Order: sequence, then C-alpha cells, then structure tokens
Amino acid sequence: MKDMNRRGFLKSLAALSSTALLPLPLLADNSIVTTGTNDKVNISGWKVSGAHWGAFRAKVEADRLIAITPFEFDQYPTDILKGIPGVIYNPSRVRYPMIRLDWYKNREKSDTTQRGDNRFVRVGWDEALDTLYEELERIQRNHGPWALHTANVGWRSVGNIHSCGNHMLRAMAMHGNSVGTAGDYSTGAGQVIMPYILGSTEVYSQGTSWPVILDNSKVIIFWSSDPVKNLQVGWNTETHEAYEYLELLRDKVRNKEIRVISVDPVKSKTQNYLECEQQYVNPMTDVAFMLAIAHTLYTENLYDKEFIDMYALGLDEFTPYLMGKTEDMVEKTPEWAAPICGVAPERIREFARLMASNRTQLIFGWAIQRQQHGEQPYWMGAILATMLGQIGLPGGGISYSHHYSSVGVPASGASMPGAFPLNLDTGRKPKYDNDDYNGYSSVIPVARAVDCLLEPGKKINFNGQEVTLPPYKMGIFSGCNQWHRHQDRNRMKEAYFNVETVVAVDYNWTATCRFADIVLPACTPYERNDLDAYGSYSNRGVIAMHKLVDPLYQSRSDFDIWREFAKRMKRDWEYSRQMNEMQWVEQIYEDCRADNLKKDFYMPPFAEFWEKGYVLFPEGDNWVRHADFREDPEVNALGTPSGFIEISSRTIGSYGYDDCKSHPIWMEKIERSHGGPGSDKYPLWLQSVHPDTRLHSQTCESESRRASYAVQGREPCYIGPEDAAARGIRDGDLVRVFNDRGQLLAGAVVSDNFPPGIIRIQEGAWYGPTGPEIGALDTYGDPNTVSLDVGTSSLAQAPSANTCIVEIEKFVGKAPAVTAFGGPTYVNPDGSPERRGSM
Ligand SMILES: Nc1nc2c(c(=O)[nH]1)N[C@H]1C(S)=C(S)[C@@H](COP(=O)(O)OP(=O)(O)OC[C@H]3O[C@@H](n4cnc5c(=O)[nH]c(N)nc54)[C@H](O)[C@@H]3O)O[C@H]1N2
Ligand SMILES: Nc1nc2c(c(=O)[nH]1)N[C@H]1C(S)=C(S)[C@@H](COP(=O)(O)OP(=O)(O)OC[C@H]3O[C@@H](n4cnc5c(=O)[nH]c(N)nc54)[C@H](O)[C@@H]3O)O[C@H]1N2
Ligand SMILES: [Mo]
Repeated sequence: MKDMNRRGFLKSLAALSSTALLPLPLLADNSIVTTGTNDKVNISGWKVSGAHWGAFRAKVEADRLIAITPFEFDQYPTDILKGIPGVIYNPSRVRYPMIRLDWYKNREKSDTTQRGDNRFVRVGWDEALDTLYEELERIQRNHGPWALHTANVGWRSVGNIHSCGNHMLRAMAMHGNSVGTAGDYSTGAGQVIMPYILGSTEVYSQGTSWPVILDNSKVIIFWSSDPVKNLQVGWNTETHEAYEYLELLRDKVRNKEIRVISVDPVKSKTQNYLECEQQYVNPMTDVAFMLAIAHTLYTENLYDKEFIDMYALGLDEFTPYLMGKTEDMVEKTPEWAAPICGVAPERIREFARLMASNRTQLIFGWAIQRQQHGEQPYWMGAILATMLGQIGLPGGGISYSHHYSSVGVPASGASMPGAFPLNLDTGRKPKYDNDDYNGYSSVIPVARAVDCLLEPGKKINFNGQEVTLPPYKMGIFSGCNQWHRHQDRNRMKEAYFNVETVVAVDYNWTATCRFADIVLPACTPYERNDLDAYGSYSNRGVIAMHKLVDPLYQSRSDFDIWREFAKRMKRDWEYSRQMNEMQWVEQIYEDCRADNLKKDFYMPPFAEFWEKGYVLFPEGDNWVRHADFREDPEVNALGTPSGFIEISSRTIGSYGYDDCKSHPIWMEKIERSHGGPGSDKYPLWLQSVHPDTRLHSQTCESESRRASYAVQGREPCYIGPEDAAARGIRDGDLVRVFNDRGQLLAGAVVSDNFPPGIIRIQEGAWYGPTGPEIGALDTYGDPNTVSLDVGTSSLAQAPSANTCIVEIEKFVGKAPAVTAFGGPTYVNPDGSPERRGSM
C-alpha cells in the first residue's frame, strides 16, 4: 500500500464494497470509535454523515448512537472523529432556551458585570423567541442598524442546508440591517495583503497539484506550516486525500530525492513525521531572516533578473532598503539578521544558495501572519519566490495554502451543492429598511469587534479606508465561539460591560453562552438531515448527512429556530420558501445534479443518492499555480494594480501607514521573547497553534476525548525540558501561565519539540474562569486568557494571537475545580436553585 499512487487509490475506490478498509496508521487506527475493536466493520445499514474532520458511518439503535467508524473511502481518518459521540452526549449540552438571571429581571438595564457568573433562568421557546424579537424591535426603533452586531460566522458545522450563520443572518436581514464584518481570524492579514502583491488572496487559492510537486521539486520549504497536523480538518467534509502525498513525500525524503526543511521555532508534527530538517528561527522574526536571504540572493547575484524584468515591478524601490540606503540606513546582511532571528549568518547564506540552485517550492502556513505585522512575512515570502524566478514553474514558486483542506489534490471539476441563502430573496426588504448608521461604519474588520465597545466612534485605518467603530448595543453569535476565538479575555470582559444584550445560539454551553444574556439551544449536525460537499478544493463528491438521532432535550435545528422566529414578522413562508428540511436537501441536490449534467458528471436521482449516502467524482488533471501568468503575463495578468507581481506597492505606499509601508520592512513587535521588548519580565513566547486534538473549541466538550489528552483535567501546556527544569516543573504538573493581561491553569507536558523560550497551548481550550470578575484565574487553560488583542497593522487590522509573551510557574496549593464544562447554573427568577433545569 505504501507505494500506492493515484491510480492505485482510484482503483481501490472502485473495488471497495461496504466493508471498511483498514487504512495506513498515519493518523489513527480505524477502530470502531466507541468500542475500540480493530475488526473490520460490516457497515450495511449504518448511516452516513460528515464533519469538518471527515465523513463517517454511524450505527444507531433505538435513537441512540452506538458506534461510528470512518467513511470507507477515507484512507487517513483522524482521531478527532472519536469526539463525535461526546459532542452529542455530554453534560455541556445546551438543553433549553436560557436567559441570564439579571437580564431576565432587568433586560437592557441589567448589571452587565454579572455576565459570566453563569446563573440562568430556563424559559420556553416561545418566551425566548418573543423576548429576542422584542429586543430587536427596541434596537431598531430606538437606535438603528449601527446598534446591532451580527458577528461574523466561524467554524459552524458542515452541512449546506443548516449552515447556521446563514440562518441567523437571513433572519436578521428580514428584520433590519446590522453591523457586519470583513475578513476572518484565519488569514486576516494574508487575505488583505496578497491581492496587492500576487493578485489574489493566495490563502484560499488552489495550489499546485501534489503529484507535480513530488515529481519536480528538489527542495520544499514548509514555512510556519504543519500540514500533518492541520490537514485533519477542512472547511467542507474533509477527504484527507492530501495525506497520501505526504506519505509519498516521506519516502522521497528518506531516499534523499527531495530535501525538505521546516522553518519553524518548534519541531512540528510534519517535521517529526517526514523526519526532515528543521530550521529554527526565533518567533516573529522571520522577516529579518528573509531579508537576509534576499540580501544574499542580491549581493551574490543569485536572483533571476530576467524573470523580474518580465513579471515583476518595484525591485528598485526595495533594494535600497535591503542595502541600507534608506529608512533605517542599515544593510540587511546575514550578520545583521542573525542576532534577531537566531539563525547563524553562514546558515542564512547556505539557505539562499540552496534555494537558488534547486527547483524550490515554498509552502507557507498561516500562523506567521496571525501576529503583529503579519502582512510582512507574506510579502517577503513572495519577494523571495520572485527573486528565485520559479513562480509558475512545476514544483517551484510559493504556496500559502497547502496545509489547508487538501489544497493540492487535483480537483474533479464537478460543481458542488449550493447553500441555504443568507441574504433576502431578490426584491425583498427588511422590516426596518433603515440604512442610517449614524455616521458609524456598517462593516468592521472582524477582529476589531471588541475595540468598538472600548473606543466607540474611533476612526481606524483599514485597507486604504477609514472605519468608524460603532458602539453597538446588541450582539448575536451563531456558529462561532467568540469567547474562544477572540484575544484577551479580560479586555473582552471590560468591553462587554458596555453591551446591553448578547445572544448566543449553540449546542454546547461554551464560554460564549456563559457570557451571553439569551441562549438558544441548537441541535448538533447529527440531529438533522443535510448534505455537504465532500472535499473543499478537490470537489470529490457530495455526501449525505443522515440524521442520526432526534434533537436532544429541547434543542432545535437552526433552520427551525429561525423559521419560527420569522413567524414573529409573519415571514416564515418567505424565510423557508415554503420548503421543509428534506425538501431543501432534495432541491439543492437536484440543482447540483442539473449543473453537473451539463458538465458530464453523473449524479443519480436524489432517492438513490440518499440511500447510498454519497456520490464521488473522478479526480481531475494536475495543475500548476501561476503557470498561465508565466506563459503570458499580458493575457493572464495578475489581479494586482499593475497586473504584475509587486515587489513594492505604490498603492499601499499611498495609504501612508507607518506599520505597513510600500515594501516589506523588519519592524520590532510590541512584545517579543528571545531578547525582544518585554522579555525581561515575560521571557516565554506562548504560541497558540491549532489543536492536533480538536477543531478549535469543538469536541473539547467530549469527556472521553478530553480525557485522552488533558493533564490533571486541564489543557496541556507544552514546554521544553530546559525551561521546565529551570522552573522546577515536571511532566504532569499543574502550571500557572500568566502575564499582565491574565492568568490560567494548565497541565505541563515536557517535550523535546520545544526549544528554550517557547511554550504552546493549543487554541480552542474552553474558557472557565473562577468567576466573572476581571483577572479571574482560568481553570482549564484557554490561551486567549493571556493573548494580545491588537490589529496586525493599519492595513489588515487582523488578529495577532501569536504575539504573546508570558511566564510560567508550577502551581502549588489547592487547585480550583475546572469550571469550563457542564452547562449553566439553573436558577429561578428569584435566584434560588432550580432543580428542573438540570434534569
Ligand atoms: N489564540 C488563538 N486564537 C485563535 C486562533 C489562534 O491560532 N490562536 N485561531 C483563530 C482562527 S484561525 C479561527 S478560524 C477561530 C475559530 O473560532 P470559531 O470558529 O469561533 O471556533 P469554533 O470552536 O469552531 O466555534 C464554532 C462554534 O459553533 C458551534 N456550532 C457548530 N455547529 C453549529 C450549528 O450547527 N449551529 C450552531 N448554532 N452552532 C454551531 C460550536 O459548538 C462552536 O461553539 O479561532 C481564532 N482564535
Ligand atoms: N487539527 C486541526 N487542524 C486545523 C484546525 C484545527 O483547529 N485543528 N484549524 C484550521 C484552521 S481554521 C486554520 S486557520 C488553519 C491554521 O493553520 P496555521 O495558522 O498555519 O496553523 P498553526 O497550527 O496555528 O501553526 C502552524 C505552524 O506555524 C508555526 N509558527 C507559529 N509562529 C511562527 C513564527 O513566528 N515563525 C515560524 N517560522 N513559524 C511559526 C507553529 O510552530 C506551527 O508549527 O488550520 C486548519 N486546520
Ligand atoms: Mo482559521
């Protein structure tokens, strides 16, 4: 199986019966998740469903999920699947509509400092939806659209009909306008800067096909990219097909056919898996490293002048900075960079020579742009690739997406199913058709939502425009966990004192519910019927999402919740277009089928699809990113202002920002470990990368899953042996991680993967403070308790989660119990304990 090439894979797809395969043990064993046996499973009669972390089969008996096993075509299933039973059955489920105690009594005049004390009153659905409706009426009548923030949707579950953000937004759009968001937490800096440089976001673009890379690249640099960890999940139901290529790459590394280097401060999962080289770099200093590489390419004449002449603009405006003739008047030599980035000068030169003398594929991840000045390393990466002159060649150039959603797996070319509409139908207007934002902006950069509450009316720069922050009075969250994803909990608490009403719609009692006023219980994706695209970029097929069990407690699907809400405006018929759940599933399937028929992709009639559970399309052709531009830069001009690669950008320069100039520059950070600002007091860099064990905060609620990685019931905090020894910390100890912004408890895991000065807590750990007050100790280990909430720069205003320094100590004394899980404290309106709710 090891040598299996694409053809082999396709053949095996065809040969598969309804017996599950035993896959290669790259990620997980293929056991029945809930029983742990390794026997082959006879899946006849098992239902099919999908998740961001893969498709699966489920055995259901008497409305109870008994067992799940990976989808028969998934050769590299992930252990995250084991979290699914615990997503449905766990003590943190949102069982009933709930209203926060003091809000229940005083509504918009409630004591907002009590928010987070977790005392809630159980109400019926009608009361909850009536209350929400009255609140929206009040907001639109008394204030207007600037006073409602419909927070951007995050990693809501897969499934095109129930995409919960679409439901919430469509329902809100029927009632009135609101403050929306631009960008996202994932690639906020990258998606704004790259269109100026290479003409598209790059981060969400299909990349050169893996087979092309494997056949042509001689050097591959994974730069802040950990695909073996991060390809476990995808935006749509993930196929995990890219792992096959990583497996082939490992063989090529072993056989010394391809040299792979991981530029990362830590030994990543990918580096460990491929057993490839690591190039250590001090955190947040990659730009200095890259400038010195560029300096070597330039001064040693290793750069491709012809390519630059033909395809790029602005080298002449950049090189004076490189050579120390402008700005700081410092030449960006390897000797200059070494003390900043921690890479020896000779090694920097070797790096430049290695890249220039081989077909080199650069593969950037996203964490490097999730830090202050995160635009700069992306821009510098593009400049290096341009100087190497290999953009558009097979196995050369630069990619910003190969760690994501199986980018690089050749796409089938088939159309994927559409989604439930998030906008109003054509010609329809909101009940309050008011566009007067009172001078405030109607759209804000997503990560500046907390600033709005602390600095109302402030004018900030954003991508060449001016944004005036609206001091909204009400916020609605659905499909995102704001109290996981956003930075700096204590700053958030202070800000939220100024919001009158917060609504959360979720199936699990996350911290976002705890810090809300009205909480509506959605059901999980396993309690409703739906369908999803199989493969986010490969367009591999369409997967049915069979309802596995009925909605638990009083939870309802997002569709049902918002259709019911729309009744309050007598617009439920319009909301649903008079179709029910299964009619929508069928309609969207049939639309997709009709599209594909035109393209000669066969899809069976709906009933047959639903019974079988999936349609798969054959793989498409190999593809090389930017090859068309290379072939003819006039006809296939890039989407940049000039149509060429922009080494310097006059457009960005014209904005006059001092934190994002007309070409990349090295800028010191507000705070930085390894000798940077603030490191005397807080010497450790806290990286909060994406979890190996979860999708963000999802599945953290699964008790069995959590037990498989938690340390003394807390989120792991990874630390290197030297830092641990220096502080008397041993593997398995409870530790307190802190800085001036906050403090948290976590469980130490001592690992050789972490060099001195660097610790890791994976994002998505549920926030569970000892109390609602500012500064309270977080009992489970949410890294955003201590992270920094600043925009990357005036250009993108994106989150800077990875700019964060801390200190850590062994926790002594009696540790407070973990408060993150288990739902609300049920109380009666007089505040006395209510027993019914918790039953
Ligand atoms: N420190 C730090 N912070 C980070 C990051 C980092 O690297 N470091 N990364 C950032 C990034 S890139 C991202 S994308 C964000 C992710 O942030 P989010 O997208 O907010 O994270 P999730 O945990 O996936 O939250 C999804 C929520 O939706 C709920 N949900 C799922 N399905 C449904 C549904 O069908 N209906 C309803 N009503 N609710 C549903 C889930 O229960 C969960 O609470 O985090 C960001 N935050
Ligand atoms: N298993 C799993 N996979 C996921 C997700 C998940 O939650 N779980 N989330 C998905 C989502 S929403 C996103 S946005 C992507 C995130 O994708 P990324 O943002 O690329 O992923 P991270 O895991 O945060 O970090 C990747 C690597 O960057 C390195 N790194 C961090 N800072 C620096 C730096 O300053 N310099 C250098 N050279 N390296 C640095 C880290 O050490 C880590 O090895 O992942 C997706 N995939
Ligand atoms: Mo993300």
